[in-house]
Amino acid sequence: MKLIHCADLHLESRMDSSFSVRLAKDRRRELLLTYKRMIAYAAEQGVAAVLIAGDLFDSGKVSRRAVRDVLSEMQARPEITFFYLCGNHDKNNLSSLSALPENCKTFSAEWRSYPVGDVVVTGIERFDESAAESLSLDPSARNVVMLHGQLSSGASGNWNINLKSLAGKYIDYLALGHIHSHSFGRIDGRGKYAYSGCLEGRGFDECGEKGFLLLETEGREIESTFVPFASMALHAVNAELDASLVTRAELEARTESAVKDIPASDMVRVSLTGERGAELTVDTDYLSRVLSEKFRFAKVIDASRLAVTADDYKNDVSLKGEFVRLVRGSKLTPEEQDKILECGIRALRGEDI
Ligand SMILES: [Mn+2]
Repeated sequence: MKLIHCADLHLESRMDSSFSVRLAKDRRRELLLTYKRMIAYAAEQGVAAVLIAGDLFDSGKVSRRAVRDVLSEMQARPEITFFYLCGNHDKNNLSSLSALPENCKTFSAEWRSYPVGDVVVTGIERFDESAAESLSLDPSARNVVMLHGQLSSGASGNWNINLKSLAGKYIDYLALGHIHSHSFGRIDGRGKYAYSGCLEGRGFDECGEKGFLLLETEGREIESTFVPFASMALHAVNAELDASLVTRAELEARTESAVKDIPASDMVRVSLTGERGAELTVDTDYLSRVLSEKFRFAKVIDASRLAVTADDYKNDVSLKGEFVRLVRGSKLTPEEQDKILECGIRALRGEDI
């Protein structure tokens, strides 16, 4: 039997702090479309159940339209059972927002179990130490447990999950949500845990491949395979500068070489790193504009340092030497020093500041 384990869809996420209003809106539509596409995939593959391990929505405030969109997809696939566990973001349980279709099962602050095919799906919202103690599973069943939170070596509770408290509890597969990249590990000799990660990246802290886990329950152990499924990816890359770069064209070429293997439909953020010479003018707005013509979204940020040290000018008696030593010897932050040096050196050269 096949199952899908997904989490952290964060539908209706605003995303307008990183992107334009228009792009953010477009991405919100895409989050919903990817959810719909995943369900179509589930139907095609004959998946028996879809486990949503929390944060289906980005907040407790959900539009009626979004709830309708989500539920109508479930309704249209009565052959698939949907297990929806609330996370820390979507505090309002779906059931408080709308009547649920027959095939959508939810959880609460007490353990609930549902048999589906050859497994039993058990879950609880707000897992803590006492919940761990009260978990009692049938050792002879194939047990899938759903929880939302981060793995922690401390006490369970407040979205922390201590795996030790789940060892020896007859769990075969622990479907986790909350961490936005996928990972796997073992609970004990019998069971394993997995994070599916989020379905789509929403910012540059969610780079790389996103998707869900496809589970196969028939073997000796429940097998899980990561299925990349996002409509696009975000990439945060570095472009290392050095003192050999002088012209705008050279800087542009260096920046472009950092993103040459990234598909145009993706989003990129390039951080300029390393050391630049004082002759080079870094115009990140210009570079962002250049890359924006090639990618769906592009942003260039300058994290490079100015390759001018007081030591370089130790014995320099010129005004420039005095200026460099004065600035480098000041209590200003290195970034402030770089800015002042750049302006000053340009002024000494008679250029525009
Ligand atoms: Mn979460």
